[in-house]
Amino acid sequence: MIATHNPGKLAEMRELLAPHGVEPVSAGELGLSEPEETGDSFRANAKIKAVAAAMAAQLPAFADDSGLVVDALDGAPGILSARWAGPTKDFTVAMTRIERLLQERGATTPEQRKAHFVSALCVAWPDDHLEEVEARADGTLVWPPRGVAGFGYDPMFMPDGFARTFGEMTSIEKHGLPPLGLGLSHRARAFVKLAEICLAPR
Ligand code: ITT
Repeated sequence: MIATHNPGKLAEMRELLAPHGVEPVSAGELGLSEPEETGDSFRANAKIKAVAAAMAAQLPAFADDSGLVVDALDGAPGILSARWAGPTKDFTVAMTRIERLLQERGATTPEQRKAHFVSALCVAWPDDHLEEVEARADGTLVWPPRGVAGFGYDPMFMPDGFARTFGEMTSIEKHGLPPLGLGLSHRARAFVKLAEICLAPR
């Protein structure tokens, strides 16, 4: 099962699993509640979500904890990336807040606007077995946001080596997996590592 309540992530995680012949159910479909994310790292929070779901559903559970780490903001919003969008999960609010802080710090050149996404993935089995991997995608923050694809901070994030934001890419391009590449997004890169450990080849 996929232990996320974020529809954008759920769609990506389903797409990543599909070539491996895995047809998961989601936490939402099983009516599972969201555990409190009390960890102090992406890895710790991914584990909290995966273990809670595996125990509740008695199924192998796949969780992602991720976020945007902005150099000029000393790593914020980081593990608080979802919370910066507030209770209504409005990422226009969160992106505007980042841009305001960047402007306050005089971060106007691409060099001063470096950021990276992190994805920590965890698969927990009901017998306590765990697999944990992590990866990042480096890029630059643009303003105004561009594109309506993806979710969260995608319209503001331009990955290194590309002239388009994640918000301007199809999910297939954002994954950047073979034959297009060896993994572009943080989540796809982490997934490649996970697949090597515990999934049948595509
Ligand atoms: P779950 O815990 O239910 O999985 P969540 O949205 O609360 O959902 P996180 O705590 O991991 O998940 O928050 C990470 C936030 O970082 C997420 O809400 C996104 O807005 C943002 N984020 C993560 N990956 C992203 C991506 O690929 N593109 C854009 N934004 C992303």
